This record gives sequence, C-alpha cells and structure tokens, in this order.
Amino acid sequence: MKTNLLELCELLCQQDNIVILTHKNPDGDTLGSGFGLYYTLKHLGKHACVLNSDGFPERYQFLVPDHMELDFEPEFVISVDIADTTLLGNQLERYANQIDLCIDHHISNQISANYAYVIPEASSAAELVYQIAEKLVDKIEGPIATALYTGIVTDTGCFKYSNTTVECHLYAAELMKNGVEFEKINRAMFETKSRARLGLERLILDGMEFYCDGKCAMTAVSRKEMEELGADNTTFDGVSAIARQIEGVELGFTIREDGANFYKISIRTSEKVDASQLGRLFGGGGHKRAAGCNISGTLTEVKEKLIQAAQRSLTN
Ligand SMILES: [Mn+2]
Repeated sequence: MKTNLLELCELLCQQDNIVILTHKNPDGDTLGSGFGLYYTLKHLGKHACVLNSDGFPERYQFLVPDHMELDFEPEFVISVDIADTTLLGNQLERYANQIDLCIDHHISNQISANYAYVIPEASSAAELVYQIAEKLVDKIEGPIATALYTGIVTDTGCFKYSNTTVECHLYAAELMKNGVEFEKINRAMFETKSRARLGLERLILDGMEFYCDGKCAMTAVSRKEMEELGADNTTFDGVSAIARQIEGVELGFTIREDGANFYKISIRTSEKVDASQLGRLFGGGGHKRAAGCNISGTLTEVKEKLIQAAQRSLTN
C-alpha cells in the first residue's frame, strides 16, 4: 500500500522495536538512509536496530554507533534502498515476507510490504528519510545529518549524476547549516583510496575493451585478481563509473567474476541508453543511468551476450 508522508510519520510514531534492513554489499545510501532513520527513531525514544547481511564495512564505520545488536523482539520491519528481496542477502532472507514498510527510490522496486514509500524521482533513499526525519525531529543535526548527507552524496556522485534533484541540494544546504561535516565526509567517500582500490582501477583501465564504434566499453575482473589485490565488494564502490568517463562511450559494462561461470555486471549509461531496461533483459534492474544484473556462463559467453544487447540498445 502506498502511503503519504504524514501517514508514514504517524505510523512510525506508533511503532517500537523496529528493525531496519539494508541491502547486501552495502553502499553509502543504504547505510546512510538506514542509520539516518535509526538515529531519528532513537531520538524519539524507540528501540531500533540496523541489520546488514554482510556486516558494516570499515569505510562506513563512522555511521555505526558503538552498540549495534538486535537485543529485542522485532515488531516492525523497514527496508531501505532495497529494490527486491534477493538483495537482503543470506543472513536477512528470513525477513523477506515480513517487511512492514519499504522506503526506496528504485524504479524497479518489487518489494511487497504493508506500507510503501517508493519515489523513483528521489536521488537517494536518504533523501526520502530526510523528508521523514524533518517531520519527526526539530533539527536534523549530529549523527542523523552525517548519515543522511552520506547517503545523498554517495548516490549522486557528489551531486554530479542525473539523479541529482533540486530537493537533495536543498536538504544538503540545510544539513550544512546544521553543521554537518561535509568536507570530511566527501574526502572519505570520494578522495581517499585504499591501495587495493588503486590496483583495482589500474586493472579496470588496463582491461578496457571497446565495441560498437567505441560507444560501448567493457572491462572484466576475475576473482583471482580481486584476491591478489585484497579487494572486497566495497572496493568496487563507484568503479563502474570509470567506463562511462571515456570520451564517446555511451554504455559501460563492468564485469566481476562472482563464482564459477557466474558474473555480476554493472551497467552505466549516458542519456541515450536506459540502463534499467538493459539490466532487466538479464533479470536485473536499477535506475536509468545505473543498473546491474547477473549472468551465468563463461566470460566469453557473457561478453558476447552483453555486446549483442549493447548493439541492440545503441541502434534503437
Ligand atoms: Mn540508493
């Protein structure tokens, strides 16, 4: 059921013992919106807990409070930034049919929940949580502000991507007024690279191949290469954008080996190609400019499928 903001805030006020689910391979938005909501609920005196199937990566530890354990019986379950239940991951699978409220901005959202606040036009799930927090607390500051700013900047590539909205600029301005440490957050999110990340970028650049008259760029990273680098899923945050940075490229695929004959594909596009539609061709989904999917087969087969799909979508 779709709910409006006021109903949603009333609903939240009536609940307690709230579990907040974030998606596997967590990014800045799922954790930023999750913890933004968590600190808002704590401010209201509620018991709440943020859960993630993969734990909270080192990179985002600044969002996580000292004590984060599920030490109550959940009565209300909220998912944030999760487009479908397969993204819950193994550890949270058991909540798949128990989601009471879904807060999301994916156009491909498939979650069936009792209440849904799903706005595809929003830049980020954090933008939606901002709208909720604004109604529930006097001033969005401290850890709520840090978390929501992190969600907004990471999903918009620091206000650069096409999903950037007027609202998210206004919300960020308000967060700045309230003292959010924007420079520190931006440096940590965009300007600090681990050695593993540097190595990964080198691999991605070295392995770049071009198809469709240079309009499609494709690069693949194997599990062995990732292990040698000491790279994990968070090392991959944002590297998919590299292919699209190349002049003339309208469609970029970043292929990551994730199992025997199993590959995860990140799709990034310019305004001419709908990434979400391409992802859906292979059972995935996402946004207009950024989407993903999984494909089984040998690397050669996977590349062949992607090249064919690229040719079709570039000639449409
Ligand atoms: Mn998001």
